[in-house]
Amino acid sequence: MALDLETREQLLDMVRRFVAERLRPIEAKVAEDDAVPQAVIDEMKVLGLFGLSIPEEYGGLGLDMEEEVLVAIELGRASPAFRSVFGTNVGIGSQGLVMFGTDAQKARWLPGIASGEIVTSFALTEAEAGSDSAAVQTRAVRDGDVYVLNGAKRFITNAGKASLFTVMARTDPEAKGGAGVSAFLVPRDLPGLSVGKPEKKMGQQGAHIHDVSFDNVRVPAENRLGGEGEGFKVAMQVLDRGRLHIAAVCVGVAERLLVDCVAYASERKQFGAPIASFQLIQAMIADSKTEALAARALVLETARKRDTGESVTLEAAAAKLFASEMVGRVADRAVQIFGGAGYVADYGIERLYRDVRIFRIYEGTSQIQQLVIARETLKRGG
Ligand code: COS
Repeated sequence: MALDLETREQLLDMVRRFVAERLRPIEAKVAEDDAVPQAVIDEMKVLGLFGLSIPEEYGGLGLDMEEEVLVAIELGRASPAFRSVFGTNVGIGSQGLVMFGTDAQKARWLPGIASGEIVTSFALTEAEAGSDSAAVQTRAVRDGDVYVLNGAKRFITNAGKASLFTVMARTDPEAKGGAGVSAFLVPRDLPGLSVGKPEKKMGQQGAHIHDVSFDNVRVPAENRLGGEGEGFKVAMQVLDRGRLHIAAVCVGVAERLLVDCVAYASERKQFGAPIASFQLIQAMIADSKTEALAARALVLETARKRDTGESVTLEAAAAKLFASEMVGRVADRAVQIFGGAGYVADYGIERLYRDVRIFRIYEGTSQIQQLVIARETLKRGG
């Protein structure tokens, strides 16, 4: 349900202040410690950030997609590791349940997800099922009123903190590709579920990914999300939405980098003048601004379309492709504008340059987005 304009502005203003006053000042420390302080996580809970997209009846803010992307853009102005703390609760970790859960499943888990008491994770990727996500080999075998899960997942965001996983597992080994895959809500504390140590990564320190393995994990059949064989479609629809959210974060990071670049270029003098007065610097700023504006427009237009109930598989893929590639170019130009200062750690620009690299990879690589866009365009006849 859409907020009235005044309430929306109040929410955005609150997020803006939280980003500026609480998150930005500790970015470098979070990266150094590879951890977001618990006090900040607690504040995120109080602000309702874990429940942005959870319906109001379950204790969330019930934002529509347009409102959610506006919030995501604001959050993009701080290190993306912060958003990752609650990003799975807002997106891929909860939306399967919101879209396909039974009333009983929703009543059981959504209030805790909205409050942040339950942290969620989305377990699709495996060592041999990355871009080819229909190739999951994790098995779920029915045994009376439980499914027995065996297998291993890879690169699972927030797995270390998660208390509830949405797991895609193969229920029918004979069925081809996605048709044999089902989705399950798997509580962390079930015996046989184990989480590996956090991976060392290129960027976004403070956000963590882990392997998750299942060794005869007995999941109650009532925890199946959707019908048998519907898990792949659940995952794809969750990702449609997730891709749009990521695109919005990319817009926020790009807008922040532009502000940083303008401030630096206005103050940094060479040849007796601020470098902002040089046309070759201005060209980089103009290109970054134009691309950030284009990405913002595409993200908002796609969000509004989704809010009408229309499918946005194509548009969300296009937004993710364009915005993630765009922020890569904007970050690259930012390093160039900052020069040597862009390459050393103190200014934080090299950190963002590393942070944004994953946007072109997770929730579907740029190449997968191209495939999705081409398929849908061919299907639609143009
Ligand atoms: N919404 C609803 N249904 C969808 C869908 C979507 N966005 N995308 C696919 N489906 C359905 C198809 O309609 C098809 O249904 P039918 O069998 O009834 O016709 C079924 O799912 C299989 O789809 P498709 O044939 O397109 O599957 P493919 O194996 O060819 O793969 C890609 C599709 C490559 C697009 C998919 O595997 C993908 O997105 N890969 C990237 C995964 C990813 O983002 N990983 C990141 C991990 S999560 S952080």
